[in-house]
Amino acid sequence: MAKETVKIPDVGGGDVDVIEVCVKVGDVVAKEDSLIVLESDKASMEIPSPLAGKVLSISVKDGSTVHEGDVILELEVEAGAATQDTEEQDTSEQTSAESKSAKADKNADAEKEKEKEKEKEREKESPAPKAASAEKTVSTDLQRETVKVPDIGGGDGIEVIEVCVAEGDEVSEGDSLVVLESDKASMEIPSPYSGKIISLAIKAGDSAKQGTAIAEIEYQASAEEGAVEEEPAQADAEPEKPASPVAASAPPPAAKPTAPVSPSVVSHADVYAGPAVRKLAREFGLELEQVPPSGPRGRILKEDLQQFVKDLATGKGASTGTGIPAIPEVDFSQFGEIDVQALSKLHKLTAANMHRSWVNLPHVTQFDDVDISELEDFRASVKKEGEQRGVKLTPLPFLLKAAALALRTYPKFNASLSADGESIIFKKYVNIGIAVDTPAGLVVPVIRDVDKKSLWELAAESAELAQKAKDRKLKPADMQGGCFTISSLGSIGGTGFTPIINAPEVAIMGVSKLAVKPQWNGSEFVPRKMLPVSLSYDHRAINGVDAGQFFTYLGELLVDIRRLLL
Ligand code: CAO
Repeated sequence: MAKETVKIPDVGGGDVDVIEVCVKVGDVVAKEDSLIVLESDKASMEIPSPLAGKVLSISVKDGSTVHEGDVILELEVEAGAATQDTEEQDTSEQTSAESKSAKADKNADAEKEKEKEKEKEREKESPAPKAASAEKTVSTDLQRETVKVPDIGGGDGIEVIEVCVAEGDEVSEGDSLVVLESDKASMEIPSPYSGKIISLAIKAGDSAKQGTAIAEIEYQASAEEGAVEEEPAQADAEPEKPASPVAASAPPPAAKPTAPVSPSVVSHADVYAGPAVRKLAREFGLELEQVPPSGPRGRILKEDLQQFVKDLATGKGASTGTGIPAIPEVDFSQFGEIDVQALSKLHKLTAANMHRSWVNLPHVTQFDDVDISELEDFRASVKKEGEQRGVKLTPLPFLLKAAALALRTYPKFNASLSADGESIIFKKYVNIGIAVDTPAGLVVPVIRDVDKKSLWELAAESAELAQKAKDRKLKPADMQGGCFTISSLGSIGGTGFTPIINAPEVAIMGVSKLAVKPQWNGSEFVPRKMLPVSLSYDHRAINGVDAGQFFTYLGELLVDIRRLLL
């Protein structure tokens, strides 16, 4: 066993704050596990462990201010691993470790000194505020520059994971142009100027290195800038020494860029997360903006991501993606006897679908009482015929038929919003789902081409599908392709409810129990059979007036079913 002292690597000069210590004494860390997170005014960066080992002592704490060379912690490592990995470090200079030979330390220090000298030289030579890693073309007072990948710590093959701008975009100085990712860090390359993107020279998936052209930017030159004609020769030069792949040097605050364009490890503008967390989020296909942070200064920790994924998988917590705090877990057994039963797969799936729809769609529900006395008289009059046909004509086929005609008349209801919210998709077919309660849970088989089918056909088909659902014989295709849903609790009871839209459909009708109620006919109150109906609609796709017209029309069709023939 050997001891290794891990120090702050080159983090771009100056003091930086420790905003998170990711380990504690006694922890066993793997090589490249994050040890601490540093933050300057422009960048946050994780410092990974150079070696696998056990944390013996920690010399920094949250809030400490540190700079290059300060001790982070001491690791107990395998003797062999120390030598081997230290050799690797000599080329990567990922961190400073005391076990490096004195010669290596001297060389490294000499290299740093040289680099500082050069930096001073460059500043003297280029007093004008411009990106060093850019080639400039002067044209009157508008200038064009090819912005290039700056020194991002050496190495080829750094992947372009995101291009944040398009040709023609107006950008402000500091706006991100691209996001690059090495195996240790993700970094944004900010624009050195406010101006217009003339052309892009890079795309997502490309492999980049220092000097790779990113984009040509046209910007308004200041008088001082116009006077400068030569670029520092350093732009295309290969880095003389490979810098730390983690340490992302931040540009001086609020200053025009006098140094190479500096990468910032913070990826999306308002999201604080380290490269490891960002990488994990990408692997899961998650947007970090959705993950509630729990780290200092709103930083998203690995644990936050893990909890978020867990919540997604279990469909748990209204907080998922909304920032609303999750419902706390309660030990109910402390209040009395309990019985815990596992939910069925179908129940869990339904719960996830309901939740997804409820949190994603702005629901509005409106209610009505429809006089279906005549419909009921007609239904009674054909009861015998139904028996002969072996079909029970409940109110449901009438509701299906009326809804189909209303969907045809008001196509906005027979539509879905595209997933990106950019368009609305009108459907030329009218398929309606019916919510069916089964012992295993709720399912929604779909009746196709409802507008083309007779009441008898609809009655037979809905009964058949409901039976199949109860026998668990529905195939996935039987539950797909719906445009609208009817959820009827009419045979059970209730005076009204707010059904949840079966997204990506945009509306659903709820039906409650028929009740005889007094209605004013102009001269007296008369008993009428009133059917309570409700309509929930997605207010992103449908506005209140549309819903009012659709629902009134649907009601008129049910009041006088002869209108279904018109
Ligand atoms: N008011 C009063 N009576 C009604 C009615 C209403 N709105 N709707 C139906 N009825 C009557 C029927 O006429 C029938 O009476 P008879 O037996 O005297 O003829 C009785 O209630 C039973 O009807 P049904 O349920 O067999 O047939 P249906 O066509 O109305 O419904 C189906 C079929 C599949 C919708 C139903 O079986 C079902 O599963 N309902 C539950 C739906 C559900 O779970 N919704 C909840 C969704 S949200 O959680």
